Amino acid sequence: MAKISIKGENLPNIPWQDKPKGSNDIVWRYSNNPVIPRDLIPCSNSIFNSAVVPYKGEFAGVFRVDDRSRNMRIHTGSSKDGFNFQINPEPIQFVCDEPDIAKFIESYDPRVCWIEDRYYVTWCNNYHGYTIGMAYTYDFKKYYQMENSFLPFNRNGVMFPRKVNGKYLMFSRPSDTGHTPFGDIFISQSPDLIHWGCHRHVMSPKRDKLTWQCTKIGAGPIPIETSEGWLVFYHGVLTSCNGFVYQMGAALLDLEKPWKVIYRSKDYLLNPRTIYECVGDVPNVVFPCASLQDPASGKIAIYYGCADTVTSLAFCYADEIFDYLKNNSEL
Ligand code: BMA
Repeated sequence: MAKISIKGENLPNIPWQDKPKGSNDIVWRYSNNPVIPRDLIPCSNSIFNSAVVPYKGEFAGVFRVDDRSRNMRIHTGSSKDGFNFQINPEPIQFVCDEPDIAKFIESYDPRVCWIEDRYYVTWCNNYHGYTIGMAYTYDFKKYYQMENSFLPFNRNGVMFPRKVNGKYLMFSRPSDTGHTPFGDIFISQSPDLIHWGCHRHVMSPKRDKLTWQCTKIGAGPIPIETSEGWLVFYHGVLTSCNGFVYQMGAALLDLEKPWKVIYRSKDYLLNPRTIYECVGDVPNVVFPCASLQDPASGKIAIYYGCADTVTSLAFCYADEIFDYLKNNSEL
């Protein structure tokens, strides 16, 4: 098997369950999914599309909670083991000295990225239309809101965990006012995390035939730096006669110019097939927003939203993903 090494700090307490005996799956589910039920806090209708990171030997994160009025909000939360979570019953109240951007009406699909000395949060922010909101926190208690990264309409803003060639990088997916029947992944660059430009196209959906990623694609967890390139998990959408179906695939991107795609999975790696992925407020959705990885063992744990209702865990090995990508790539 081809070897790939993950950069970064080891995570010996990564939440983990071995691959079931006899399984050929590259990505397999935690047997006690979902890890976050829809009604974990009193106000919640659903808790999904959420981001978890290592924090002080345990775990912390930002969680999408749709409340019982169906407002979309992001909440802070924590976990000792990555399986059992406490989520603050109140949405995050941002500290913001710019009153013009402090007023936004919805927040959803957060990602969290450690860069240099703090955790940055990006989310889909309804500021006169959906765009990418940004904030940072040191402690998952106080969150400082920054300028929105882009103009509406944009979604799926995902930071890279370090500067590349002196610039911060962010994926995004320009979109429209509604449920967007199109969508390519782009990378934008910034010297200061406020001004974004030098936009580069990364990947388009495969529009030429009906595949799992023919309608739109969007970035998922924070890219994982490896010896062979940036390993990214992303969602791909198919339009069926009953609406959108969301799957997960993976790609490997060039380390220095991550808009250059080295490998891209021909088939999906995870798709809606369990009851909690197929049945919920929006059926047939798996939507990855975060991963944890342990360089020493090559283990990767992926948090993903299921049917816009609950949050689950899936597992894989970096080597197996790399091997799979190498042998099943279609650019
Ligand atoms: C996307 C986003 C996600 C959601 C998905 C499926 O456009 O709104 O939050 O999980 O649709 O409904």
